[in-house]
Amino acid sequence: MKKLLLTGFEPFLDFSINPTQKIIRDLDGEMINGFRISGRVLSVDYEKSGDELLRHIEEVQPDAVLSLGLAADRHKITPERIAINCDESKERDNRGNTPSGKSIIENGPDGIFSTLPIKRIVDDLNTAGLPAEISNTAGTYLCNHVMYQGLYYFQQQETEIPCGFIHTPASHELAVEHRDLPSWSQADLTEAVKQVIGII
Ligand code: PCA
Repeated sequence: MKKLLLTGFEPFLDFSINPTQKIIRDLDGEMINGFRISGRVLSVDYEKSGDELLRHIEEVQPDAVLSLGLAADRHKITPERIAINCDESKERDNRGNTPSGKSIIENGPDGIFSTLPIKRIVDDLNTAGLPAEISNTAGTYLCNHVMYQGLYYFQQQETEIPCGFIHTPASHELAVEHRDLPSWSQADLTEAVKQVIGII
């Protein structure tokens, strides 16, 4: 039986919930497309999240890794094309860190491409009526940080395990709390992730 490590994030900044955490809760333990899903929630913390991800990879020994994060200003499901070797944000992580241009891995490659089939993911989601588009930047906050660490790990291991990151829009629950947030139903967010797993 194949295994898929699915990660999401805890709440951060002024978002009282993180819809990716709810997706993890919905899908943990499910069988989708021949994968047993192991769902894990990562800390929004530059010092901890990378180690957490690597620990989960070593524990689960997955055949694929899909990480999820909230991009609250986006309207669509956005598979990320590339992670870059840079931590920078004016916004604090949950520990209060605000790095400015720090390398994630000293002397690591500048960028590492997702090894998920991002073009097919976008095409198939759109065909299923779930709006999706490739994103060319995962930013320089925690999502990029975790995406880079996962891809770097598999690059070092020289294993061809599909690994990558998808940003989701906010859920309606968050849109009720915030002004001007595009949002999806939590059920549609979970459905989109299920469809993605069906493609990997
Ligand atoms: N989104 C943030 C970090 C945690 C999350 O869910 C990001 O896009 O970096």
